[in-house]
Amino acid sequence: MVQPPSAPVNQPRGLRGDYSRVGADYTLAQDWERYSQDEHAIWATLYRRQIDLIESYAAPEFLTGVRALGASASMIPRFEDANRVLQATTGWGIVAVPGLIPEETFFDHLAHLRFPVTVWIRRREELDYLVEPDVFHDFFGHVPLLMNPIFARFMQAYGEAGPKALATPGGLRMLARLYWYMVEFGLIRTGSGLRVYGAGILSSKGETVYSIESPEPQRLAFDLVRVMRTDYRIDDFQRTYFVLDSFEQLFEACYNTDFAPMYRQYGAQPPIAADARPA
Ligand code: HBI
Ligand code: FE
Repeated sequence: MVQPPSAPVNQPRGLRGDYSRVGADYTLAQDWERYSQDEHAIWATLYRRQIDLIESYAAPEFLTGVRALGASASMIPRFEDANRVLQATTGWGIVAVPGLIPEETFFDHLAHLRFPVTVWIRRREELDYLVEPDVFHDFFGHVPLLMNPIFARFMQAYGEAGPKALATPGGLRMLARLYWYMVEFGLIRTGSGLRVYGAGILSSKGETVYSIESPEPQRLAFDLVRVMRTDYRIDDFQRTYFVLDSFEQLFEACYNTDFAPMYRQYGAQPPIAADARPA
């Protein structure tokens, strides 16, 4: 990436999609000092809305991660603080990125235990709905489970599966569905009932309640092939959620699994519709 000759100084940290200062790996400095009071206040609003809600809805492993990370309720976290705790727990770290990054770079970061976290935060007008990841989604939603050794190991395996998916027709689409349903929108059965662990759900007030309480969506038992063949919606609550029995189940299904035969068998077929009922 070519750096522009004079990157403006003192631009608000909240400028989204500023790729002008990224390195070859699409990371940049978080520049925490640049967040404005208003940006911290938006974090505080989002955090306050979710923190009580997730006590009743999130998986225990997620809640454990939230507590151990000890992120601030009132300010956007400093990534270096989280990194000290993460590194000591699972060896993971987070790196700052300006937003979505190319798939191959994203996979490479995960394979090397680095989770890309977007630096900017949404505006007040967008508290409830955002199509792209921001720091609240990435940090609040994804980082707590990186404290869990099994889930963290699955995320590494996911990253390691990237190059083969990129090299196989239809492979990327199928691997992306695994991320969508099992990282962003996953549910898990626990001793205290159905719980949420997916980052896309837990960073959304509305979907946290909907995914557990609503009679509308179907909740199917995790099935790797079915997940990787099922289309998804990016503009509305999900029509289908997949439910794990445990994080071990997800890890076991994916670790040391060669997805190539699945890509060959299903990669060129049309996907199963997002709201299709199982046969
Ligand atoms: N980049 N920052 C960021 N975050 C993502 O979740 C992400 C990405 N690039 C690609 C990507 N996700 C997906 O296409 C893969 O999960 C398949
Ligand atoms: Fe995400």
